[in-house]
Amino acid sequence: MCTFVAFKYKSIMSKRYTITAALPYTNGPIHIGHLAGVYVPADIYARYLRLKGNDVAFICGSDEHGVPITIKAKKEGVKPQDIVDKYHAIIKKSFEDFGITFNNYSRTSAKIHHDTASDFFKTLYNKNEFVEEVSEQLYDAEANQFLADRFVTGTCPKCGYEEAYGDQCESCGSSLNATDLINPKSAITGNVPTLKETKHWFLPLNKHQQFLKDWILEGHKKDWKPNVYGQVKSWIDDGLRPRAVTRDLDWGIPVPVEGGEGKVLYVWFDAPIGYISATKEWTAREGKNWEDYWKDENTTLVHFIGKDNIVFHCIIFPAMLKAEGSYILPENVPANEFLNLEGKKLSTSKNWAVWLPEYLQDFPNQQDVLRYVLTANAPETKDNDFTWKDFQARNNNELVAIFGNFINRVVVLTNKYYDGIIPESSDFTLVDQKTLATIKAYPAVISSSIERYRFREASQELMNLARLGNKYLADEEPWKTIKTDEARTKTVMFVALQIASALAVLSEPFLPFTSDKLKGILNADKTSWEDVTNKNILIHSGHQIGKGELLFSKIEDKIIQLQLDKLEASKKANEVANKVLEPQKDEISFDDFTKLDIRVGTILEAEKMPKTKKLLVLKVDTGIDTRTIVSGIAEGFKPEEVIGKKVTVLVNLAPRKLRGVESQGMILMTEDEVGNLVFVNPDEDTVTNGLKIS
Ligand code: B3M
Ligand code: ZN
Repeated sequence: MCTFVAFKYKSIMSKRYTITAALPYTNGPIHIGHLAGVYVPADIYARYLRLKGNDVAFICGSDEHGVPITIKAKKEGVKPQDIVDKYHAIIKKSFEDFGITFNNYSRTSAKIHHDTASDFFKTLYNKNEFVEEVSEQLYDAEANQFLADRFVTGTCPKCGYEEAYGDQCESCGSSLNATDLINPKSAITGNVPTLKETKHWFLPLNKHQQFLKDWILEGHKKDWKPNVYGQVKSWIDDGLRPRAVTRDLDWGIPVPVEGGEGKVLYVWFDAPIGYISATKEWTAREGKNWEDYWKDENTTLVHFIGKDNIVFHCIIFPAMLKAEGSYILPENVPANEFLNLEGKKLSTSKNWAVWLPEYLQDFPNQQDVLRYVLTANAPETKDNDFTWKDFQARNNNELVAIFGNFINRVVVLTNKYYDGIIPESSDFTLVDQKTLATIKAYPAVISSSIERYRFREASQELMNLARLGNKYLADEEPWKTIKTDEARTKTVMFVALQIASALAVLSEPFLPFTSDKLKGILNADKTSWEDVTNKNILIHSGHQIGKGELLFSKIEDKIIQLQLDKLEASKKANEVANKVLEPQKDEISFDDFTKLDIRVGTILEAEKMPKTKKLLVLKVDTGIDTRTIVSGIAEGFKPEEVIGKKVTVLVNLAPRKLRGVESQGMILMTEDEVGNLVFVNPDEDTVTNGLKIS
């Protein structure tokens, strides 16, 4: 940090903000991935804005419609309402427990939301903003149901991922229509769907293409995160198409216009409107006007989301708001990438996660530790890994050894030398003056990072302030000078107490529980973020502080081992669960089998397909020839890991183009117990390329 150069930085002025955090689906509890990706950064931002005196509406709620909830209810033999009631309560409590300061946490099954979403739809309908169209949609005759969204899976036409959903490919992030899927399969019965005519209302995104292009691609090139901007650009460059905003389902908000009987609004149509209805619910309670938060050009709207929600918040919802005509648009959508756990993708179904209620059982009152670790290692620009070893290290080496140690020394020594009364300072040395000046510079430095959505960086600057405190004490050694120079010792403790006071204020967005505790220990008056810069003294001589209390405690290896054992156990449980294998496919004849030409091959070259997550472009020696095969294994293997690998190749599969590259065959793969890709490879010593597998 630069201390003495005047920091050229114009801070946020007091104004109104609407901060939204993605509405979690109520089909399970929430885990560290949710917290790291969305809720901790959003909460840091909201707390920070409030500390700076802004008028903030921090809004969230449960997303209670959508197919995953229906599927879960079906599986458990209960009603969708039972599922959402259960998880709404659990999720709401987790947010409260972790100090996420929503002004309102609502839910989309609330009447106010049904009314708001219904009215929104009717407004667009009356303005002729929809295209009404009878089209052929996927249908499962056995289940007697149309298949949309998560009721259908198939191969993504964009990246070749075989488990893409009817509305989105989770691998490449593309937003899809169910009929785009290659080889669609019903998630209810496993059947191949048929096509059946049905009427739906479409939002013609193509009509809004130019506006979106001007607004985002021209207007937000500099200030939106490159990962968000890049995704939006690729969709717009691909050309936007009309998107159905209604569904043939029975769980959701009924389509409120003629011909809408038996149909509901698409979950991604109603869910973002949930931000508006949750705001309405809050303002009604507070005697405020909701339109100030949604229709006033002076209000700044920011959406915090995970990367899989980008298209909905940057293209579809803004197009809806624009079509309605009276709403503001987001100023920024700082989407995060994904957090992995111990090197593997977090997975609810595989129980590969750290669930928040369980964390609190195992680490009671240690919310700030998790908040800190998830912030310091946030997946801001790329996917990141959470490991228990890193969690332990950040706690022991940073929170305990730096922050906690500094505060502890200051509080203990003040009590020991001065009965907890802050001593008088005498003349400041150059080092004291520099230290006091550095404290004053910190608010602007941390603000600048937060306002650019760089929460990792901000958390590290906060830690640097604690480091400064530690170094100051270590250099000035009051425990030595106490024997020789009383006046100097008093001055040193006085300066150290100013650092502690600054930490109490500046840590609030990141470590709210710790900040409260510290303010309690210091018995601090209300000090604002600005005071840290503007006031020469934050805590005065003669002021009485309280007794010490440990802010953080060391986490021992055996505690970490328990968590690793837990993960190992869920891995094992998965192995057992995986024994429930897919049912056998329909019988084929011997002739059918002999049509497959499967050979032993060796991967000679491998490189990542540009702009994809999944795909590797391979050169494979099949014994017959050397050919190009595009394989969806990039998430499991780095190119250098697969070069030289013996593989089995289906060589007579009709070539197909993936992202413009012709793939001439298929590498056979399987999965291990936690879903990692594994090559089906022959014993390397005894077989040579080109040998047939029969
Ligand atoms: N329910 C969260 C998800 O995709 C989704 C967000 C809605 S925000 C309006 O997991
Ligand atoms: Zn895809």
